[in-house]
Amino acid sequence: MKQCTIIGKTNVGKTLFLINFAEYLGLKSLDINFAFNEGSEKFKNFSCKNAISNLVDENPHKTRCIQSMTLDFPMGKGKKKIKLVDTAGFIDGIHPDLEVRKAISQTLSIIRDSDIILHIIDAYAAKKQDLPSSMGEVDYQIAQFAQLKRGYAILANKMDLAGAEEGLKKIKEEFSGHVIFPISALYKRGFKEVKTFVARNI
Ligand SMILES: Nc1nc2c(ncn2[C@@H]2O[C@H](COP(=O)(O)OP(=O)(O)O)[C@@H](O)[C@H]2O)c(=O)[nH]1
Ligand SMILES: [Mg+2]
Repeated sequence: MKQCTIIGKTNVGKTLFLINFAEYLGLKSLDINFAFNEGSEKFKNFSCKNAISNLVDENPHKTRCIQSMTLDFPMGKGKKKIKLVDTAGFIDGIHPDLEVRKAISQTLSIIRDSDIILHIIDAYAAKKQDLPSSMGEVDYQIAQFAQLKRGYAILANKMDLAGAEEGLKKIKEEFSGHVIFPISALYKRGFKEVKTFVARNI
């Protein structure tokens, strides 16, 4: 089964994108697999609405995060099973030295194991430096590691917010040569383009 991974800094909108994208693809409810630190895992079923109220948070580092779910991706008249993975906890909140090295190796292995990488950057925060979701070192690392993948795209999120256009310009400058889709995870904008991109790469 092909794996599509949502990657990016904390609070950029990974979880909201995952849930709303699944709903956009026609899912009524989500079977979400939570993997815990001690190695156990649990499946829980949510309606899309409940998933948002339970799993999306304005506070960074929400502890109970989506890990993965499988879904039937609509492909023309048929469909194909794919696994969507949220990387919460992998690269959110990077701290110096050992933590950075750990994060780099985790980033590398997740990229290696994925067929598609959707790298979310907060366009609203891209020109700001002080927000947890501001563009940072980890974004350059991801782009560097992931650019060899055919299925690598940057999603410039929160385009519904004032100032996001400026941020999008900066993202395009910094990551020129990459596929970039402006989106709003909140209002499901730009999803058609993302769907076409994913379909082309699975
Ligand atoms: N205005 C706006 N807010 C968003 C958008 N996407 C996410 N958010 C908000 O950003 C915060 C973090 O979202 P979340 O999905 O939990 O981020 P994650 O840490 O990357 O998983 C929440 O308060 C969301 O409601 C968007 O497209 N537009
Ligand atoms: Mg999250």
